[in-house]
Amino acid sequence: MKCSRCKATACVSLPSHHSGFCPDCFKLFFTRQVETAVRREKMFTRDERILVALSGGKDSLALMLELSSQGYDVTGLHIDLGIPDSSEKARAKVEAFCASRGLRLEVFEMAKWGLPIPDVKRFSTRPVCAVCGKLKRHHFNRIALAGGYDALATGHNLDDEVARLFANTLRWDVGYLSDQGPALPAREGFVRKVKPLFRLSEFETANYAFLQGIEIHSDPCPYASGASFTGHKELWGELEHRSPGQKFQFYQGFLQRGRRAFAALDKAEGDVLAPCTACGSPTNAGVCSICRIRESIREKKLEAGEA
Ligand code: Q46
Ligand code: ZN
Repeated sequence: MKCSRCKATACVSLPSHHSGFCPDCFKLFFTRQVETAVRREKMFTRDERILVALSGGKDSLALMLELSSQGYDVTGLHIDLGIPDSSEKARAKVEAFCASRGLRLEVFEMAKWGLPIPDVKRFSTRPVCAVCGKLKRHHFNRIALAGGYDALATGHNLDDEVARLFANTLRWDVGYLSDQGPALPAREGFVRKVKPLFRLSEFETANYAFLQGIEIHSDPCPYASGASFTGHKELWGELEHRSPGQKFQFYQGFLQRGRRAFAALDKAEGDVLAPCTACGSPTNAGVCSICRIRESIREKKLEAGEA
């Protein structure tokens, strides 16, 4: 196969774009997709400071590299979850990546904050991933606001977004459906959140990371449960195989036609938020769920004689 742009030998075939690219032209394709995402969704400008959530996986590191190479003012943020054998490796990959490319990095340690994820797994009655995800989102938002960043960028790709949209649709979850999208504006207590890779598939970000020589952390988290998202991704892989471009059409159609309808519905049911009386994060419950989780695990640890 020949590169659709320069006619050299192609190394990546992209049926959904009816194209194939050589390494240089693939990089250009990737850059253009990110530029289009940032411009059309008005994600941020070159004068703004962007905090990039870095897990150590291919998507977040690809995002960081691409935004910095486009001249954006980026700082990485890694949350060390404190999971034995796993978190050290992820953190080492992120630190080596940022150090080798001269990129700024902040690291936040869940253990120092008093709640490493293994404690959540042992003492919480809720599924560990639900709590872990909530804690990560809380700290990303809190640290971005405290640091005066204009936006928080995450490495969600098209497959992530489609799997999430599909799951929310299966449940007709109005709250999530009204809130899902590649750019959520800032509002009281919440930083602007953006997903500049939303036009690119997982296959494309993996290729980018590989061709750019990024060393990624690819071991699965030992607590991952093979959640429903994985099954949804497989289903969508099948649909995309039969009809290339389906994923993007589904997501784009939702953004153009579906989201507004759900936002109108959600407004009617919407909650009034006020700062948490303990930590100041926005909540509709006096003390926020993060503070309640932290307190209940602290009590359970005390009962077990471990604190
Ligand atoms: S949520 Fe669950 Fe992840 Fe947290 S406990 Fe591991 S798998 S890291 S994306
Ligand atoms: Zn709180």
